[in-house]
Amino acid sequence: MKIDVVSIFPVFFNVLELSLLGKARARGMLDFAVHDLRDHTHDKHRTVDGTPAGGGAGMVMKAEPWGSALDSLIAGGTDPLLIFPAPAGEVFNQRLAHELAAEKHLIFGCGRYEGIDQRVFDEYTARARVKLVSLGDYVLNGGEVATVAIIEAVARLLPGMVGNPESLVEESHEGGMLEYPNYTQPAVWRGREIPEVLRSGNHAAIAKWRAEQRLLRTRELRPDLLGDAD
Ligand code: JB8
Repeated sequence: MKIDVVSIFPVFFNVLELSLLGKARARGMLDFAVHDLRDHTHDKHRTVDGTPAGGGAGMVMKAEPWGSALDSLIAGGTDPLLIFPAPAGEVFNQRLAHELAAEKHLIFGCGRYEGIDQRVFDEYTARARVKLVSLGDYVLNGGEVATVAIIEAVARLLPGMVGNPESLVEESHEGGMLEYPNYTQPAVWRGREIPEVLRSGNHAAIAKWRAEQRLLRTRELRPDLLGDAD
């Protein structure tokens, strides 16, 4: 998979080297590049923002640098998916992470200030596939943190990224439920025991207990995932 990111703060993405993204790149499963939007300006001050048309607070990202950056990235004929983090976007979840993991080329456009000139969305919606994506119903200062989260969620789903693929099936939000509780040695910690069934060696009983725990925990903590009222 190829992932390109356009941002005025490229250093935000250094953190991805620490997580399993570094592993994905080393294994040749991911070709990741960050591009500084200011490299697509031509004035002395490398200006990326302007005052809002019609007036109002804050600044808006200018269309020209975005046009230059995105033109060069979509030119390769890779049928990329352009993703713009935005509070108005589709709320990100594990289903969407799997969808994105099946793409060949993702391009993330990270807005700042009050956002990007609307004509950029209009232009690239006409020329490519575009998705607005939101991490959740709260507001960040820009798209960078959301992009880091989305890339981490997607990269770990790429084939060969997780040693035991079963750990991907059993975790929270797979199969629309939360994970069962986990335990490890010692058998007793501060008087608290590991549930007896997990030490029974009865694999059928363990599987049954874990399935029950997933359902109980999901009902208790996230009834919305089961389609129940919360
Ligand atoms: C300016 O909360 B967010 C988000 C907030 C933003 C921009 C992009 C995304 C750009 N503020 O998802």
